Amino acid sequence: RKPSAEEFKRQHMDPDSPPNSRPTYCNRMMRRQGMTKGSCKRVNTFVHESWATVKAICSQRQMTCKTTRRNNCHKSSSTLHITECRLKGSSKYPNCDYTTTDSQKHIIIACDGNPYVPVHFDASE
Ligand code: DGP
Ligand code: DGP
Repeated sequence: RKPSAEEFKRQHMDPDSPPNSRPTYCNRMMRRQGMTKGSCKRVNTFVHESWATVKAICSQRQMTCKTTRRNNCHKSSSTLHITECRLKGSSKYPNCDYTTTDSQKHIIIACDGNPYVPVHFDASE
C-alpha cells in the first residue's frame, strides 16, 4: 500500500474540530477514520490545523525521519494544535480503547512525491 496525501489526511487531519476534545475523542475518531480494523493502531496523532498549514511544513526545516532514517522529514517552524491517541495497555481488540491527550507542539512529518506533500506522521516535540 503506497502512502499518499489522501491516506495522511484520513489518519491525521481534523481541521474542523477544536483542540479541546473530550476524553472519548480518540475512541470515536480512531474507529471513524478506519484505524481499528484488523488491529488497533497503537499511536496516532490528529492535527487541528488547515491542510494549507500542514502542507507548508514540507518546505520547512528538513531532517532525518525517526522511523525510516530517510531524509524527507520536516519539522514545523511553529507549534500546532494536536491530539495524541495512545492505545491503553488494558485494551483488547476489537475494543480499541485510547487515551486522548491534547497539546500544542512542533510536528515532524515525512513528505514525498511530486507535488511534494505530507505522507507520514513521524513525531511531535
Ligand atoms: P512511544 O511514546 O515510545 O510509544 O513512541 C511513540 C512514537 O510514535 C513517537 O516516536 C511518536 C510517534 N507517533 C506519534 N503519532 C504518530 C502517528 O500518528 N503515526 C506514527 N507512525 N507515529 C506516531
Ligand atoms: P503514519 O506513519 O501513521 O502517518 O502512516 C503513513 C504511512 O507512511 C505508513 O504506511 C508508513 C509510511 N511511511 C513512513 N515513513 C515514510 C516516508 O519517509 N516516506 C513515505 N513515502 N512513506 C513513509
